[in-house]
Amino acid sequence: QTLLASVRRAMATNEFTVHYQPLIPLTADRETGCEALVRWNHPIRGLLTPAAFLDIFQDFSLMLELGHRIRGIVLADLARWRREGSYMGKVAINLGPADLALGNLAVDLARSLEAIGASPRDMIVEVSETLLLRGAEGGMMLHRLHEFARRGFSIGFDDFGTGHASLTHLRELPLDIIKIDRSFIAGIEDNTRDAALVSGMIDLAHRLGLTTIAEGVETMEQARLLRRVGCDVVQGFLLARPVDADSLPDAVRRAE
Ligand code: G
Ligand code: G
Ligand code: MN
Ligand code: NA
Repeated sequence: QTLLASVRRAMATNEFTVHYQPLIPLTADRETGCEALVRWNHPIRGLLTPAAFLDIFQDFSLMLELGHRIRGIVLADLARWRREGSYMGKVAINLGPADLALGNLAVDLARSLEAIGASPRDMIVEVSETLLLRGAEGGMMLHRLHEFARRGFSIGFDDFGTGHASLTHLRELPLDIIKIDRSFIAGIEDNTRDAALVSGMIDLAHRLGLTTIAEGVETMEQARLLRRVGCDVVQGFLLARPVDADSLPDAVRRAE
C-alpha cells in the first residue's frame, strides 16, 4: 500500500489526532499558550509525528483534507477546555500552502471560534518561513495572512532564520510573533556565533514590537541563557512535551 493510499484509509478511520505542546512564558506578565501538532495514531506503528509522513505534506488535495480535519479537532478540544474552564489560553495552529490557498479560511475560522464562545484573539496562526513563497503565489499568501491579521488572529512566523528572505518577510508580513528555529537554540550554549544570532534576533524582534518564542529548548542552561537575552516564551522538551488534549490543562499548570 502506498503512503497516500494508507493516509486516505487513515482519514476514513479517524486515525489522525492532535497533540498540544505548552508555550511557556519566561516573564510573569504573559499567559501560557500551546501549539497544536498533528499526530497519526497508526494501528501498527503507533503514534507517528509528521516526520514519518512528510510526503503527504507535498500532496495538495490531501493536505487540504487533513488541514480541515485538524482544525475540526482543535476547535472541538478548545470548546471542551472552555466549557470545563480547564484551559483558557491561546492555541497556535500550523498553516501550510494548501490551507493558505483557501479563500475564506480566516472568515470561516473566526465564525467557528465565535460559535464556541471563543474568538480569533484566542488563536495564533503559524506559517513556516521555509514554506512561504515569493512571486505571484507568495503575493496570494501575503494577502491571506493580512486577512487573518485583520480579523484579530495573531500571526506567528515559524522556523525563523532558516528561510531565504527572513528580513524581507519581516518587512512585509503582518507578524506578531517570531519563533526562533531550534537549529539556532541547539548551539547557544557552546557556540558564541549562535548565541549572538539568537540574542540579535530577539533584539530585532523587540524593536519591531514582536514577541519571541524559542523552539526546541532542551536544557536548563539554554533556558537560563534565553531568559538573560530577553526571550519572551520558550517551547521544548525541557519544560513540556506535546501531550493529548485531555492532558494539556495539567501539563500547562505543571509547566507554570
Ligand atoms: O510535531 P513535530 O515536531 O513532529 O512537527 C513537525 C513539523 O510538522 C513542524 O514543523 C510543524 O510545523 C508541522 N506540523 C505539525 N502539525 C501541523 C499541522 O497541523 N499542519 C501543518 N501544515 N503542519 C504541521
Ligand atoms: O511547527 P514546528 O515545526 O516548529 O513544530 C515544532 C516541532 O518541534 C514539533 O514537531 C515538536 O514535536 C518538536 N519539538 C518541540 N520541542 C522540541 C524539543 O525540545 N526538541 C526537539 N528536538 N524537538 C522539539
Ligand atoms: Mn509550528
Ligand atoms: Na519550527
